[in-house]
Amino acid sequence: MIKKILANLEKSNCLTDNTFLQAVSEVLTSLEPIVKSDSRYERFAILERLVTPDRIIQFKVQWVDDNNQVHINNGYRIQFNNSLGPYKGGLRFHPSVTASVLKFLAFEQIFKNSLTGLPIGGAKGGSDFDPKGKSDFEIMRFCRAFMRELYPYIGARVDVPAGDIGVGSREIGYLFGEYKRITHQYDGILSGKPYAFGGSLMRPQATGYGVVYFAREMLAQELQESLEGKICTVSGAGNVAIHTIEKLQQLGAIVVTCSDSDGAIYDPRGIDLHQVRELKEGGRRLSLAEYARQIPGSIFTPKSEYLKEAHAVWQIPCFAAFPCATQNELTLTDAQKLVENGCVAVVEGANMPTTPEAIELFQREGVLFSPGKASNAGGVAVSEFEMSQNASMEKWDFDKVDRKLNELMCQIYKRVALTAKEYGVERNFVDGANIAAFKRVAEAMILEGA
Ligand code: NDP
Ligand code: 2IT
Repeated sequence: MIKKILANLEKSNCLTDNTFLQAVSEVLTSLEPIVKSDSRYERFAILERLVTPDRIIQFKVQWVDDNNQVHINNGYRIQFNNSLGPYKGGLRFHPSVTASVLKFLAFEQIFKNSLTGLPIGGAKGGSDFDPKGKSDFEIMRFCRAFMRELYPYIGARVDVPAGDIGVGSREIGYLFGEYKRITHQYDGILSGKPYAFGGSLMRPQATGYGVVYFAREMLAQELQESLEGKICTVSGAGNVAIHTIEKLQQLGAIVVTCSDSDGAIYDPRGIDLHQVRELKEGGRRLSLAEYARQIPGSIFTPKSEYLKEAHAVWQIPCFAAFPCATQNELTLTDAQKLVENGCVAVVEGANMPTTPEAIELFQREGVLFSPGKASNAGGVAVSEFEMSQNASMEKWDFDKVDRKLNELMCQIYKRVALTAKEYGVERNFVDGANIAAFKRVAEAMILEGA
């Protein structure tokens, strides 16, 4: 049955990249041992329904730059599955965005959101707009134009977008302002809002901190190890990477790398986070090449010098690795190097940053591997906390959100590890995550009828 579904998807897949098929194939492979365990899955066509989005919304975004030149971009929202709650998932603004990339991200989001145990369905959206080099006013005009097209399809109990690559609290603020102007509604229709108008404390930190809380729990339970004093490597230099580095440093780890779309930094004395923030935060997307000019002793390797399939960050020996940039950024060649260098754990902060062949190698070699849908779920979880606060007109303090985030990440680890054990694939956290997430969504789909 699984082979047939994959073949059908492949046949109908006229899209330009394979990330959606990659994500579906991984999930269905994990589900193989359980699809026959309950006859309702087949009768209710759960797998076929699960791989088909409820709705793909595509629209034209028309905006004007600072020189009064008109531009056109493609905008999308993929509402994949709302069996567990309102559609929920980020918006990505990056030139590589296509319907296929967003389909993979929305599909993954169903499972991630299910793992949180919170009432949220799966969605993703975005645009092929490139924020790099744009002025603040150009970003504002683009966001307003994007919301003019998106607003009929979202709502606090319908679909609640948030940030992702290229979309942070500045963009969410502009999107929210435009929604309010059009509809006259002050609703929690977006999460990741600035604190001034309904954002949750700790949402900016949530994904990265959550990644490290998950890693801490996994290392303690599986290896009786801590992160203190350990060399860690992180890729990316955006929201997730910065807050992963921050929490790792707070726990006493020594983070020696970060990267961006230009190349990678190796700083053997530990990354100077203040310098990374100066280059990257507040909508600035300056190159990390500047880091090496500012910080003596650090080395910048430009992307043009990477060897084929080998990314500079993963060549550095480490105790634990945290890919936090983008999909398929850690290849089999990288994985071989990490294993050779004695890395004991790979914890995904980005969505699907590790290729299937690399994951297989880690699992074969006994490297603890956590898929993003488990370890990066802290971002969407705090988004749901923001929805709760908006609905009840409350404001939670930082410590309360932080405590709830830590508890939730530990629960996700436990759910994933126990499920893996229960199904005879101990320490396979990919199968554990997919099976645990699937069971919750499938049950809801059956109970609501077809
Ligand atoms: P940001 O836009 O804040 O940062 C992205 C970082 O990755 C930047 O350093 C960027 O480089 C780099 N990058 C982006 N695309 C590429 C590419 N094609 N090749 C090389 N480098 C690239 O995004 P986030 O930190 O929010 O997102 C990072 C990852 O985490 C994504 O996979 C996202 O889906 C995932 N994620 C994000 C969550 C969130 O709450 N924000 C929640 C859960 C997962 P440059 O600086 O040069 O642009
Ligand atoms: O991939 C993700 O989980 C996100 N980009 C965050 C989604 C959200 O709704 O906070």
